[in-house]
Amino acid sequence: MSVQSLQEEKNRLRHAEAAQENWTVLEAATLLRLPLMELLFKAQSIHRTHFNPNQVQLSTLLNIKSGGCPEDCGYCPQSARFETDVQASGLLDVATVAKAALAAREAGATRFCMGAAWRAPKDKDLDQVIPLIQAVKNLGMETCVTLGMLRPEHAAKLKDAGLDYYNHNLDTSPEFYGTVISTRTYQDRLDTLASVRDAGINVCCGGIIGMGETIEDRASLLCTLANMPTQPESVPINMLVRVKGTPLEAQPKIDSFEMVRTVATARIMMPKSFVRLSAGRQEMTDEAQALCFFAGANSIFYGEQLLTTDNPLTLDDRHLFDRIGLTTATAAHG
Ligand code: SAM
Ligand code: DTB
Ligand code: SF4
Repeated sequence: MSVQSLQEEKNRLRHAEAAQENWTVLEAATLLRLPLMELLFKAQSIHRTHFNPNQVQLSTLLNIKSGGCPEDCGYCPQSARFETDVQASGLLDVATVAKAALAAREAGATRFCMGAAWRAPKDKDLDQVIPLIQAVKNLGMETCVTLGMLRPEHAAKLKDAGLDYYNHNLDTSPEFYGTVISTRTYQDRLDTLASVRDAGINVCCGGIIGMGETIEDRASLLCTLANMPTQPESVPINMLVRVKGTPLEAQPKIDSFEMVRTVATARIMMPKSFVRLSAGRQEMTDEAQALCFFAGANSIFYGEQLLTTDNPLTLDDRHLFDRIGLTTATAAHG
């Protein structure tokens, strides 16, 4: 490396370090506990410096490989370890996926997200997913997949296939994580996220609230996300869907204001990321969802099914957008 390029590299690293945020758990927890009006005002003020406050981006999910997963994520109906109503199935074919993506595009979604109940894809699995990504891309939609843990060479292959986003959630704080999942570590998740980032794929990473975690756990999750060298482009905030047969089925339902607060705090800590109001909308009133949009949520999962559970009807979502004057993004965004 020449002296000049060494200097350039040093400058780049210095710049990257300067750009990295250093949020503390105390700061994040303080935000989460603010009087709601204070928190909402802060979040909305930041939101409108980076985004159109009246616009929401729509992503549609499809479960391309259902159930039979060897992992033990305590929230998940697709784990083979729990007795739930989910049936294990093979990978969907290109025609089925393309048909679903076209329907999603016609309904107004700009991104199509495909999920597979795998611990990690095998080489053969990846080869079969690539034509699915290409079929969706050919429809002019943004593509996202969530396939479990990813090695750097798999991430590079997905990038070459034209993948726009990879979803891999941290789910909760490093401290609480072990009470929910035992078959993979927090570090495994961080390694996957690093592979995705290094491959040049946009990172979609967030978590779940309502699993019995404390406010400090939520704060710690948000700090882990916000303090990444580059913040995720997309941050899904899920409310636990309490599915019968999973270890977390009997968790008490959380107050919707908890979702509003978590979204607002994510917005403040990650001002340029798309914050997605994700699982759990089915259990929220229209008014609570509107508050989440005011708090800075600017993306949703849109379509009548999440992976295995129900999501609001598209007609109802459209009706809500009309009533509160939200427009939907038509171009490719975050
Ligand atoms: N198997 C892959 C993995 O775990 O990375 C991809 C699919 S997995 C179902 C994707 C994410 O969905 C999980 O990380 C979790 O955040 C979310 N999820 C799963 N079940 C959920 C539930 N019952 N409630 C809320 N979010 C859930
Ligand atoms: C994310 O954060 N939430 C989505 C998506 N990424 C893959 C999944 C929610 C799943 C909810 C339970 C189910 O439908 O199985
Ligand atoms: Fe498997 Fe993913 Fe469900 Fe965990 S969240 S059990 S890895 S499908």
